[in-house]
Amino acid sequence: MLFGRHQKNPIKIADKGIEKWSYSTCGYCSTGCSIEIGINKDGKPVASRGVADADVNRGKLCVKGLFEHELFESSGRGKTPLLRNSIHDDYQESGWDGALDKMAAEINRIQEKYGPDSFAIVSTGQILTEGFYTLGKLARGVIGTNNYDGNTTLCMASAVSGYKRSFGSDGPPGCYEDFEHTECLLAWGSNLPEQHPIIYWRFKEAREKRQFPLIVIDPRVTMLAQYADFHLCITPGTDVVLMNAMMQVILEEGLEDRAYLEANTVGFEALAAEVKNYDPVSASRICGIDEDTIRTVARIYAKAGSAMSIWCMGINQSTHGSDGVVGINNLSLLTGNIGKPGGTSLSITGQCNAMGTREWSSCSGLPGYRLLENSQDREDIGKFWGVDPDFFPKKRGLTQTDIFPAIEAGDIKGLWLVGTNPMTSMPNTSRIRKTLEKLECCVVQDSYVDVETAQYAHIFLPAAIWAEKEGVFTNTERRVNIIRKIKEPYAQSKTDLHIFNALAKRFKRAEKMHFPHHFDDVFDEMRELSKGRLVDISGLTHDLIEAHKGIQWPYTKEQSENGELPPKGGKRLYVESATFSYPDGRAKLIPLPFVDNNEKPDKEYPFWLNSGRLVEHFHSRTRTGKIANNNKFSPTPFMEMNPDAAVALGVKHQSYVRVVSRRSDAVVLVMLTQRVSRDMVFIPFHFFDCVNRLTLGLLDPHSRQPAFKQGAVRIEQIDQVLAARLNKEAREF
Ligand SMILES: Nc1nc2c(c(=O)[nH]1)N[C@H]1C(S)=C(S)[C@@H](COP(=O)(O)OP(=O)(O)OC[C@H]3O[C@@H](n4cnc5c(=O)[nH]c(N)nc54)[C@H](O)[C@@H]3O)O[C@H]1N2
Ligand SMILES: Nc1nc2c(c(=O)[nH]1)N[C@H]1C(S)=C(S)[C@@H](COP(=O)(O)OP(=O)(O)OC[C@H]3O[C@@H](n4cnc5c(=O)[nH]c(N)nc54)[C@H](O)[C@@H]3O)O[C@H]1N2
Ligand code: SF4
Ligand SMILES: [Mo]
Repeated sequence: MLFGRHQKNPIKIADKGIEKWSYSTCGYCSTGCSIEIGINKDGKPVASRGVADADVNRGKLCVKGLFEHELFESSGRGKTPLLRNSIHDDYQESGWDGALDKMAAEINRIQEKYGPDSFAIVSTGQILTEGFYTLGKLARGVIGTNNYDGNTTLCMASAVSGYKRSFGSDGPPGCYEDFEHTECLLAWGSNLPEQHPIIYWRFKEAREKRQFPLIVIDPRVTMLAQYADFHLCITPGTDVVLMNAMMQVILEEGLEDRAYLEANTVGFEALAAEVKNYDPVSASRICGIDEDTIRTVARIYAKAGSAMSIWCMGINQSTHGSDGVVGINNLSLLTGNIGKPGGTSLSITGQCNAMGTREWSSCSGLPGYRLLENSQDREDIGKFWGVDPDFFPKKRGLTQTDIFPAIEAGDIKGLWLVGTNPMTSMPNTSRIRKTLEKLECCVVQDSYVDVETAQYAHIFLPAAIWAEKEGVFTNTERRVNIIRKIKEPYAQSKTDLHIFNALAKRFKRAEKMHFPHHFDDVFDEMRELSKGRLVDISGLTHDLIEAHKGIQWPYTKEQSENGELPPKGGKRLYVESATFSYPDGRAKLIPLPFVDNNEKPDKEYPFWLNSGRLVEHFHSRTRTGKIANNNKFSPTPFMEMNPDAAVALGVKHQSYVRVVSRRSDAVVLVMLTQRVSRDMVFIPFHFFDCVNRLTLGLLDPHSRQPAFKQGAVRIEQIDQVLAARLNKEAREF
């Protein structure tokens, strides 16, 4: 038999007849790559490429960005608004006026009957910032529900909470350029090569030019772990113990930066007293990392001239998520690694505009990192919007993870979901299904009508997707970049901004308020409100952002008037001494006693259940599941399992098994691999009715983020013929 290329036709690259390339920013992950879409003579988007002189990606894109032009016409797009009285009826097509009239009437009816907070709104990290800002104005200033939150509670809440506790405000202080300066990188629960491929590439290029140690803390052998000098295969949910033990070593050996601590922090004594309880030997019994490794890693980290930590969902999605973030910040502060090149504590964000919602959506407060709890902030925004400040609640309402139980309890009767798919993404699917079934009115505003949650809605609003509209995203390193319109919205779909404005018009309270229709005018309001804040964007304009292919905040009006180049705007936060966001300018060192409270494997459920992502798919696959060059790499739900564990159970590679937790069960295909240890299985969360049927989602007490990464399951053998048939039928259904 012959193998090799000579049997095949040579690869021919078809001429796509591109007439122009249009600028935009990728709409998947938070890396924030600048992208150009090739348009042919018929005005059709036919190709995507990275923008060569964009600082973030320098010409590169990953497998998702490369096929993003196929999104616009991908299957399942919502064409027209849909209505029905009961979720057991079929949907009827509707015009926009009819759908929005109905929605406004339902909001009024529910709020009059059950009170203003009985209608909840859950939004996303994936629409444009101008849309977020407008939704915030509508939710806080017009509809007036305090139960308004975003899917960022599943994602970034622990990072936000940890930054606020340590530094007095949200806002990641570092940037990608820090890889070019650092002498040591700690990566906590982040699978950078798959989830942020271009940030990974920036890191890798820096490390190829100048070797520095990489220490990866992850219970799974990710591609990043394979590349590390030290891979710390930690017991799930115990990172805080490792951090405390590292701090003990640092203090014991006098490796802390005394001068930095004295000038910039409070709370040293209490922290030093707490970490005394975590000697590396006792800690090793909890976190599974041996004493020598703890000591060595602590020394390498603390002795480096500059050292940085990055982290992602392995830290945030835990019952110790917020504490984990504070622990990382404690380590950075102890060693003087904040605000200097290569020394930082950088939360890797998730969705393309997770930062935009944190800054401007008013989900957890008011725009520009303002707080509902602060009377001056309520006063200022009330005046600016033309809303009586007393109309604002004086305290933040429920988070997404508390909104669902409140529906279950009957306190919330109406729900508006904007750009999020909780049927697939929330823990404990069957409980979510029952919860959604209780709603008197559920509105789903999504670009895809085949999104699972639409099966439980009364009103479906088709949203224009990504570059069918214009506005900005903010990426992981606080860089604001612009999405330019590549084509008109699909079928009858409308931009999110248009939908918010059109709904506002239907409420009396909005009559005296201003809801600008043009995204430039919305941005002007944000610029004005940002003056003098940490998130100062008063020097930015949409055109300036495009000219520089993304600009980091802060970038003030004074800087732009002085002709200062945008890169000088805001590479890093907290560069000057004692400029943290607490009133005294000092960061807080916070002691972190460890409370062991996760669901853990036992006799009945002997495996840790870990879940996460794959490079080719994005979340619930409404997008990547439709694009052949993404979907083909993993079209079926599967589970990584260790070969030794499989032998013990008699489970075969590529056979189907039933995975059972205390909640429910799921059928998956087994992939045997050493990526996971004997007592762990890993299932990607991209598939509906799969891993989230099993997850428990205990909540972090500070951030209310679910512990998606820790749970316990058992594996059962099943009839292979039946399983294959069910799986095939399920996919064809
Ligand atoms: N291709 C692709 N890219 C994406 C996304 C996507 O869906 N697809 N989603 C985007 C979004 S919204 C997000 S939030 C990010 C997520 O990006 P990541 O957080 O990097 O991805 P995950 O796979 O969810 O989890 C990361 C790692 O956490 C580890 N982990 C589990 N438990 C623990 C623990 O107790 N301690 C530690 N230290 N680690 C643990 C897991 O083994 C896993 O390797 O990716 C973004 N980028
Ligand atoms: N087991 C487990 N579960 C997890 C996680 C995990 O690691 N493990 N990770 C969690 C994390 S970090 C996250 S971020 C969540 C994500 O969870 P979701 O937010 O539910 O996931 P998506 O599939 O991204 O949903 C976004 C929706 O917005 C739609 N959309 C896209 N663009 C637009 C637009 O421009 N306008 C509108 N209106 N809609 C649009 C998409 O079609 C899609 O239906 O999942 C969480 N769930
Ligand atoms: S790394 Fe993220 S932003 Fe860049 S092309 Fe890939 S998905 Fe898009
Ligand atoms: Mo996320």
